[in-house]
This record gives sequence, structure tokens and C-alpha cells, in this order.
Amino acid sequence: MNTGDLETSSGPEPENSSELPRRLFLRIGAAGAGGLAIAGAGGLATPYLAQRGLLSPDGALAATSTALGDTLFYTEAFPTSPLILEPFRDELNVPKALAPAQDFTTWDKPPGPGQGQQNSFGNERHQIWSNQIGSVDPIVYKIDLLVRPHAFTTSQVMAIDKNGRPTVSFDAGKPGAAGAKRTLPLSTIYGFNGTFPGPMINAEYGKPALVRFNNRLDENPWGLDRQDFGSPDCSFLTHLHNGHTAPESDGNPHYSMKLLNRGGYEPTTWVDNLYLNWPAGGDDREKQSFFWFHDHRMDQTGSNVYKGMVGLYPIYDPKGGMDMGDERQGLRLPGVRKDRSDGAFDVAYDIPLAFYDCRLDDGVTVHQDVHDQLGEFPAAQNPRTHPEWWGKTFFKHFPNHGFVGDIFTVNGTAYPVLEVKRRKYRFRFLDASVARIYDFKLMSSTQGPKTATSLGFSGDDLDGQWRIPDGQQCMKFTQIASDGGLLPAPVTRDNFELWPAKRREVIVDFTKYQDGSPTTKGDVIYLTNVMKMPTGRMWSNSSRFSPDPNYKVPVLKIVIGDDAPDDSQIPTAMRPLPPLPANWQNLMANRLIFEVKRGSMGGEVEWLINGQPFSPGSVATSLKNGAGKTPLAQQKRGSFNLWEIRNGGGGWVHPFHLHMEEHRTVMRNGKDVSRAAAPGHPDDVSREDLVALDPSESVVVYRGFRDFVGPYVAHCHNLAHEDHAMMFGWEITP
Ligand SMILES: [Cu+2]
Repeated sequence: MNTGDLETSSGPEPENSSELPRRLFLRIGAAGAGGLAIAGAGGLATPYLAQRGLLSPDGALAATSTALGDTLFYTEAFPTSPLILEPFRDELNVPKALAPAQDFTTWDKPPGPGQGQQNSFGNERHQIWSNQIGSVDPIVYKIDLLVRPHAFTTSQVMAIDKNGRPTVSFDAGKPGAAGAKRTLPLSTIYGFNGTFPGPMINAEYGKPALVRFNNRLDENPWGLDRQDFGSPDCSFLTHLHNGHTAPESDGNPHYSMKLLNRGGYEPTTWVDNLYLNWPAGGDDREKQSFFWFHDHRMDQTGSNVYKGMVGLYPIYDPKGGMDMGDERQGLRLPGVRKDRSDGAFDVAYDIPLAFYDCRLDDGVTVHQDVHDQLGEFPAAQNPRTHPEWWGKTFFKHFPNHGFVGDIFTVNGTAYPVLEVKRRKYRFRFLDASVARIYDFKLMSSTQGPKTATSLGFSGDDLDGQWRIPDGQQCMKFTQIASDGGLLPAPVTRDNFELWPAKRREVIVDFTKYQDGSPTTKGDVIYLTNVMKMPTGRMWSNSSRFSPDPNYKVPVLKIVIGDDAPDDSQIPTAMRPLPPLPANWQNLMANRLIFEVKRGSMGGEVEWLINGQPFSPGSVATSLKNGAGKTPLAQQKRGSFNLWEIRNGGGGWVHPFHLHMEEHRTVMRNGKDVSRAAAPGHPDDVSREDLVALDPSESVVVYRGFRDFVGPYVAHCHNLAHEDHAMMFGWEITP
């Protein structure tokens, strides 16, 4: 901890925030003179570096850590997943909305605004309860974290090697004949309510939601093998990405380490996350439209998300009927709403699509990474192979480049099929992958999908398993929203990129092709990924850079069905952007600057920001700005500022996520893009929560810091980077 923390504990009590300054003071008092008093306690809640005594109190690396770097090595060996032999037969999982909890008033400890009511430790309260913003009491949901099995496919599979040739599979650890057709074993997930993806909450502005996340990961009623990934202490920390949320409900490790002295909520504990469903500053122009919630446990986010901790949270805006899931009113976006008697509502023709790539164990790849030295999974006895886990999800917590899978799934199913009516649909795209970026097109194919191996591909070219060699773009997307909600106006697109954690919403009209000819029942369209990304470092081929005309991987088969009524329209104007101050360029001199860069140290601190690994108790310091200052990453509540995020180079891309408010990109690579987007980044003229940084790019964003005070984080959303220190703490002060 540094003295910056102490400074936040002084000053008057903010009118809405109640206890925060006092608690900060208590925390610092309890930690005493040594900031490492917390870390010195050891245990899995403390970051690896601190456990090893390798982190100095100000967050800098102690000299001995160079020794750590020297001891590290990478084994970049990944299994080749078994080939899914019959893709596009399992139906796409179209989630129904989660029902509210009806019985919460009878809970042993019901939710509420009082001191001690926010978590099971009894030491926290909600910074702003719903009545303080003039809202009704929250709708209450309950979500248990559960160990459960998950099937990615019902298809038969066949083991293949990295050259695409049939090879042995394993049954209960015993090898079988090469070329055998097998039923894929179930994978073990840690899931919200035990499913992957977890529940979908259909939220609405003006109706706060409170979700009690209850950890039951100590229970294992199916007797499932937990394998060697997922937070070893089975803790979770749920982040509603990117809700306008108080720190105690935000699920970020700067908060959890500083205020609770833990990386996450362990089994038998719970937390009530209050989502006010209220736009920043009460400004309708700040409304968003599609969140997701996912794990954010310090050091283990990638492993927990990959193990299944993903949930969906579309948010509708009933004000004036603008976007309430009813295509007969407001913007008339596609959607037919049905209110249910249990308090939830479903919206037909409005479908979330969560993308997630995985690798399944081939039984012959050695499980080995630096985390073995931590004794995280002693039962696994790594490094060694795990033929008993053949066909189940494989994860390497600490790959050098990030983690990309070779099987592509949508809403938890590999290569699903969706029959659509002949009408318009709204699709909400989410990249829930650890590191993979997608580049999507809608294509038709006369010959249909072929296996990559039958086409002579091998190695990384097997990623995606299937291809449509004769695929041709046949439809366009009408993009209506990005991370930050509805765009000012729709954008017609041939393709779009989807970076980790990003959301893109589109309308697709299934009545006709892009050349104007009508579709007919039985026609097939493939949602196709055309970005080749052999490692987590970056793509090798995409629409923007050296497109590979042969890399066309179908991820979702769409079959045209019957006609259906369609009252929806494609609007010409949607959500206006919040205004930029006319003099925003005057803020440039005093901007905060953060450079994300791979460090030379390797290991747990491979990924640095301003040369520092994540130090959970501290706020970061800006690089020297134009005014010659190096300010702390602290902003006054109610203020606005420019932040610059620089990609320090090295040929990596970084999806950089800033918690709290949405930002507007105003400069990219030194050019003003506040009115017209830079080529290649058409989404820059919108509000976003994640900066897509191409190699060596720099982006300046304008953002606000309203309504709440306390600790937040910003970090790379390549989860392998995030878990290896590419994160910083920042704070809103009263
Ligand atoms: Cu990164």
C-alpha cells in the first residue's frame, strides 16, 4: 500500500457513500505499518507474488524476483481436441429469463440496505440503496455457484492428432483404437446455477436487481473430477460487466483485497450484488443494453470463466417504450415480449449469442505450467499427462500468449443450429472467450461444411475443426449497439470483429439476401468466423489484415423456416451520444496515461501496466503527462477526465477494459476521432467499456466518474494477461 490510500481516508463523508472512508481508514489501520501484513498472512487470497515475498510494499518488484523470472519456462503444448463428427445438429440454446426469487423475505439473512447486510461476513453495506435514487426496491434473484457436468455436443467424436490424423482416445484412462467413434465425456463446470452459460437476467432500467451469489462449490453431488483449473480455493467474485455499480457490488479485486482482504467469496459465503439499473448521472444517454456477468477472482479469472462462470444480462429501457422488447413501440427493434406470471419476461426474436472456444484433453499432452509450483492442485501431480480426463476441457492457466481453443461454441454448444422464422431478428453477440477475437460474416455454402483435416490442414489450421471452402457472404449485419448500448444510428456492415468481453448487437433480416433476392424455407446460412488466431498474441489473418480466403469457419448454422409476422423496423436514429465538452482537447495536458506492455520478467508478472504488476491494495500512478505530472489514478466523484491507454508494442493486441462508466474514444494514434471513426475502428464513435488496441496503438478516452466512490480496476481482458498482473487499481474519491 502507498500513502495514496491514506489520503482517500480523509475528508468529509460523502452524502451517499456512508461508511467507505471510515472503512478505508480501518483497513489501513489494521494492516499496520507493513502493507504486506495482508500478504504475509499467506493463503490463496493473496497474490502469488506477495506470497512469495517478491512484491515490495509500493507494488514494485523486489530484487529477488529476477530469480523467479529465471526459473520460469514455458511449455506451449496444447492438445488437439477430438473432432466433432456431426456438427450443426444440436440446437442452439436460446435462454429463457431467470425468474426472481419469491421467497427472499423468509431467507435467514434477507437482503437489505442496513449495515452488514451486503455479504455473509456481515461487514459491508450497499453504498446506494435503490430508494436513494428514487427507485423501487430491487427485484431479488438468487444464483448458486455449483459444480455440475456440461455437454458441449451430443455428436460422436473421433480423436485426431495435430496433423489431423486419427489417433487413440482414452476411456477411463485406458487407450482405445485409433479412429474409434466415441461419445464425448461430460466436462466439469463451476457454473452460475450449475449451467454454462449461466442464467440470463432480463433487466430493465428503473427496476433495480439484487442478485445473491451463493457459493456452494464445496458441494459435489455428482462426484465430479475437478481437474486442475478453476480457483483452487473455489472462490468467486462476480463482475457485472460493465454495470454502473458501487464497488461492493462490482466484483473487482481492488475492492475485495482492500476492503475484505480476500480474492473472492469462498464456499459457504455469499454476497448481494445490487445492480441499480440506473444510468450514470441519471442521464438517459448513458443507458446501455447488454451486460454479462462473469467471474473476476484475483489471479484466477481466466480459469474460473473458462470453467463456466458466465451469465447474461440484457437490459431493456421501458422509458417511452423505447427499447422494452416490444417491436410495436418505441424504436421498434425486433422483439416480441411476453410477461410471465413469475415476474420475469421473455423476448422472442431477440437472442444472445455467447462465444467461447475450448480445448478438450487428448490424454497425451503434458499438463505443466508455473502454477504447478504453487501446489494449487496437488492431486493432479503435474507435470504429467491425464488420459483419465480425455475429452474434458483442458486449460493451461499460464500460457505465454493467452489461450485459444480449437472448438468453437455458442451458448455452451459446439457448432449448434438455429431455425429462424422469415423475419428480422436481434442478436446480442458476446465474446466470453479467454483470449480469442472473432471476425464474423454471414455466408452461404453450396457444398456445406468440410472438416479442416479432410481439406489437408494441420496444426493451428485445425482451429475451428470445420470450414466452408465455398462460403460466400450472402447477408449483411445492421449493427445497432456496441458495449455501451444503442448507437446514435445503425451501421450496415459486411463483417465485424468481436474482441474478448465485447458486445455487439445486430439486426439480421432473414427474408432476403443482400442482393435483394428472397430467402426460401430450408435455405441455410452460416455465421462464419474469418479471423485466424493461432495464439492469444493476435490474429494472423482477418478482414482488416491479410485476409485468408480459405479460413472460413462456420460457428452457427441458421436454417430459414416459416414466415412470421414482423412489426419491427430498422430505425434511422437511436440513442444520442452524451455530449463532449467543446474544450475537451484542453484536458489533454493533464490526462492520465497508462501503458500496457509485456515485461521482461516473465512468470506471474509477465504483463505490466506502467511497468508495474497489479498491486491490489494500491492505486496506480500515471506516466508523466503533458503537464509534467504523474498523477495517481484517483478521480473526484462527479468529475470527467481523459485517460490514454497505450499499447507498449511487441506485436500484441490487448482488449483493455475500464470498469465503471462507459467511455468515448476521442483520439486514436494521435488523431481526433471524436466525430469520424478511424479506419478499421468503426465503433469508435460510440460508447464502450473496452478499448481494442491493435499493436502499438494508443487511444485517448473521455470518461466520467459519477455517483459512487471507492476502489475499481482497469485491466486487459485477455484473461491470461489479466491473471498475470495486467491490471491496475484506481479510485473515485469523495
Ligand atoms: Cu493483454
